[in-house]
This record gives sequence, C-alpha cells and structure tokens, in this order.
Amino acid sequence: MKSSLLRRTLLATASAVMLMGALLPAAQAQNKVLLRVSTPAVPDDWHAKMWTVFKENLEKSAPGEFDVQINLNATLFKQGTEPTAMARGNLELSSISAFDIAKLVPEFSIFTAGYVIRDPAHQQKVFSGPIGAELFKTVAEKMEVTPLSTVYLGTRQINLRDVRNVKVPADLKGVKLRMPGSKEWLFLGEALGATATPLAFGEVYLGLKTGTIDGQDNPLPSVRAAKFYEVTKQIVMTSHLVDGIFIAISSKALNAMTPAQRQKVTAAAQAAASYNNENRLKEEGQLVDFFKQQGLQVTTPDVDAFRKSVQTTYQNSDYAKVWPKGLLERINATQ
Ligand code: KDO
Repeated sequence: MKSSLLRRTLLATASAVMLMGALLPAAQAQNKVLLRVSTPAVPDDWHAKMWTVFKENLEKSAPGEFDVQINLNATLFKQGTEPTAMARGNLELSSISAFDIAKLVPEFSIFTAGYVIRDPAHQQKVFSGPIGAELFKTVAEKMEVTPLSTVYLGTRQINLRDVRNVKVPADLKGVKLRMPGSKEWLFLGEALGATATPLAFGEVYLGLKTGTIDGQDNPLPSVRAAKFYEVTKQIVMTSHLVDGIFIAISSKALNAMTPAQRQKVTAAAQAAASYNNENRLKEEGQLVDFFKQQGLQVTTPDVDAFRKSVQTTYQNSDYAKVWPKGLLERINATQ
C-alpha cells in the first residue's frame, strides 16, 4: 500500500473509532430502561431523598440497566396529575396519595377519611396484608399504575398563621385552611370544621406568608422540610390523618420489563420506602421540641371531640356509601 493511502486508511479508521466512542454512551443510555420520577416533595424531605436511595439501589442490583431521572418540587408534573401521566406512559414513577387513587377507585376514599388508620404500624399492617393486596389489584386494573410500596408520609396536624384557641372543630370556624386541590381533600378540611381552600403544595409557603390562607395541614416532617414554621405561629396536634403515599409505577413500564428487572425495581421501591419510614418516624418524634425552639406554640386540642365529629361526618357522607361492606371493620380489626 502506498504510504499516502495507508495514512488515509489509518485516519479513517481512527475517526470511525472516535465516532463510535462518542456515540456509545448515547446508545447505551438509549438501551437503558428510562424511569422518570415526578414528585412535589421538596429536596430536604425524606420522601424526596428516598428516590436517591431507589436510584442507588438499582445501580447496585442492576448496573447500567436503568436510567432513573428524579424530578422534585413538581417540576415535571403538577401535584395530583402524576397518575394520569403514568397511565398515558409520559411518566414512569411517582408517589401517589389515597386522595389521588380515590378519584378513580372510589372505595379507596376510606383512607382519605380522618381517624381511620390508627398509627404508622397499623398503616403498614393494613397495606402489606390482604386488604392492601385486594385494593392494589383494583388500583392496577382501573388506573394502569401498580403500587410497589407504602410510604409513611406522617400524621397530619393543623398549622396556623396566628395563634388561636382550638379545642374542638367549631373553633376552626371561618379559618381558611389550605388543602391540596381535590374534592376529597377539601372534604377533609371541612370535616375538621374549617373553610377548606385549595392550593398546590408549592404555593403554601407564600400563601401563609402573605395571609391568603390562615393555615395548612401537614405532617410535622413536611412542616420542617418546607419551612412552614418560618411563616406560622402555632401547631394544633389534631393528628387527624395517619397519611400514606404509595410508590407507584406505570403498569405499561412495568410490563415492558423482564421478570428480573421487575423484581429489582420492586425491591428498590421497598428499600426507598423503608429509608423514608425509619427516618420520618424518628424525626417526627423530635419535631415538637424543634418547633417550640423556633417560637411556635404547640397545643393539644380535644382529640376525641375531633375524632367523633370527623368520623360522623364521613359516616354520613356519600364517600362511606361506596366503602365495601365490612371493610372499615376489617381495617379496625387489623392488629
Ligand atoms: C400536601 O400537599 O399537603 C401533601 O402533603 C399531600 C401529599 O399527598 C403529597 O402530595 C405531599 O403534599 C407532597 O409529596 C409534598 O410533601
């Protein structure tokens, strides 16, 4: 071969190798299973950090197989729109609430009712036992999303902008209490005796600061992570909802995976939930002192009065009419 021809051949080979090198990562990324996560959680919250645990768990169990993209602060999808996005195949993963589910699976509204789930241990027992299995099956059938694990969001308390003597639901009369924007959430706010006002989570801090709302309800770890304590003066320990969210995946995405991948994704979702649950429970127990140090008043109302009133409101509502016969009794009997 003439030397000039040899040089040209070598150059061509070298550039082909370089081109392949440049394209390879993109090609590899394309072959990876894309798992887009969307959540309204703020970065400093355990149920935001749990997604990093999910991602790292998968990187260990299935190196190079998944491309997990975490989107916090509702930047990818608005709070409450995630289930539709997942059913349409525009989103793979999110943490969805009982309130999101109740829109399409009406019997699930039993878990949106105040004072039904007793405590975090009861919550885990209910959802990891036969009741959870039956209802999750219906969720998968009707919503095209599959719940993978149960995440303890915390026990919801009322958090007010100004100090108020709150002992019974009537003491909340006229209080503009922010709730997330769906009729199931608003019903809970009204059942507590307040005037429920819909607002997305991301707008609550400003709403409290400017006074467009008088208060909001959330578990203590969320009040800390979203810094609501900076713009409020009181926490009323109503403990009205032992709240849970569910790590859920688009069934389309799940069905497209190999059985081994499905098993790894489920294990990662369970590891993420455990990480959240342990840290959240621990923190929840320490936060009353923290809020007092921040100058907030933490008061205890007549919780029995709240329980009776909220339970009666739900029992007399249309929601209770669609609860399967005996379900409440089975939940109550779960130890
Ligand atoms: C909220 O908007 O108050 C809420 O606590 C509702 C939950 O279902 C969940 O969406 C949560 O916000 C977000 O994950 C932010 O913490």
